Amino acid sequence: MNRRTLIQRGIQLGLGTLASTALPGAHAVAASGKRGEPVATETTGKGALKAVAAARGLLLGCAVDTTLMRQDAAYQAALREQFNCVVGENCMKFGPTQPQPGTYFFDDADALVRFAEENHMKIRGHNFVWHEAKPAWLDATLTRENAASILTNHIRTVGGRYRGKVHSWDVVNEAIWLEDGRPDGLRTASPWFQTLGEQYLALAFRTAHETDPKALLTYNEYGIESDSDSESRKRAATLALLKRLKAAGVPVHALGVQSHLRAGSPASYAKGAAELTQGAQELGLKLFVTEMDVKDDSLESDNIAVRDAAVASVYSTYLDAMLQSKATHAVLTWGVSDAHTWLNRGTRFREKHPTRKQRPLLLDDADAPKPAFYAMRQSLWQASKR
Ligand code: 9MR
Repeated sequence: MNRRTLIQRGIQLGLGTLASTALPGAHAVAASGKRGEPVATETTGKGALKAVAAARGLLLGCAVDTTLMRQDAAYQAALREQFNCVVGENCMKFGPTQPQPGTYFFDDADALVRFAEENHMKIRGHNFVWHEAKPAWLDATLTRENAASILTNHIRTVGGRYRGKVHSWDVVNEAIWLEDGRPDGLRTASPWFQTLGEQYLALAFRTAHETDPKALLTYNEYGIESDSDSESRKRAATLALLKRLKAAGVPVHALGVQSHLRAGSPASYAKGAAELTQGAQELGLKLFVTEMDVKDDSLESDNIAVRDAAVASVYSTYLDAMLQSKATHAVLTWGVSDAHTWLNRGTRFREKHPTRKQRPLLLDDADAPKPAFYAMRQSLWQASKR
């Protein structure tokens, strides 16, 4: 019997603590509450993340690998148990949905939407416009003349297919890149910027709104939440962009902050998170934590308990800061368990320890809750009491 089955059996038998003792160190965090009273001994049912989040009116979600979702019952069970919101890790992006000009592929995205509907989960759409995840034909085909119609046709086709079913769409992803040197901070190495200029953003949001008027339209960005100088500058450029869009009457409803964080030399979020959430609120925007995970590659220790504690502490610090604000409405992690994180694909994100598997998420390889799980749950629970 694997650990996951063991945990489920424990719950069924009413052996609540079996779930939280399944992982060394986990029980101590859960039962003592670490930063307060205990939340719950069990990790499913009323102790599931989604239950604790819902008490504060928060959505709790994760990115889904649709190939796994279609094959793996344990993966599906973890999704159902812990989350009330899903986003496709890749299946709704431009490349996967329009692999050839005018030819669309929806099998994976349809499967995700069906799964979410069957399980009463909200769906985040990710994303219409990005300088990555493009089909091979796009760069070779785009011109100043055809770019607007390619953009709007894509949004109308993909957004239209799921009209009324999507809680929120990441309409534009990562449009700011200060290194390109423009005063407004816009990324120039994007085919959309190169063909349409700054107006591609307004065009995308307006088209998305016409296509699916009920979806909350989100601008999604990373590296804008810490107190560091570079993130402070990127945050200012992002908020200024959103202010310009709002002033021009462009339908933008939310700011997504990806939240790919790191343990080891953790950043501080005291000022940054407050500025970001307040900035969003002043513009009338909701804030979503859209892609949270915590890299642990730079930690020297190979000891798993030490690494997991460092990762968990980043979850606590960060979520406590972001959840101070009523503007924050959703928290999503970028994946479910460490077994399938994008950070272990290849060695690109394992510069220091190329052969070591990172442990950035809430569940371990066997889908058992890690200290990060309890840290997140505690932060959600504390937020629900404010
Ligand atoms: O995790 C995603 C990975 O599987 C893809 O290869 C990659 C390119 O499409 O995108 C990754 O997800 C990214 C997300 O879409 C946007 N923010 C950064 C995420 C991690 O790179």
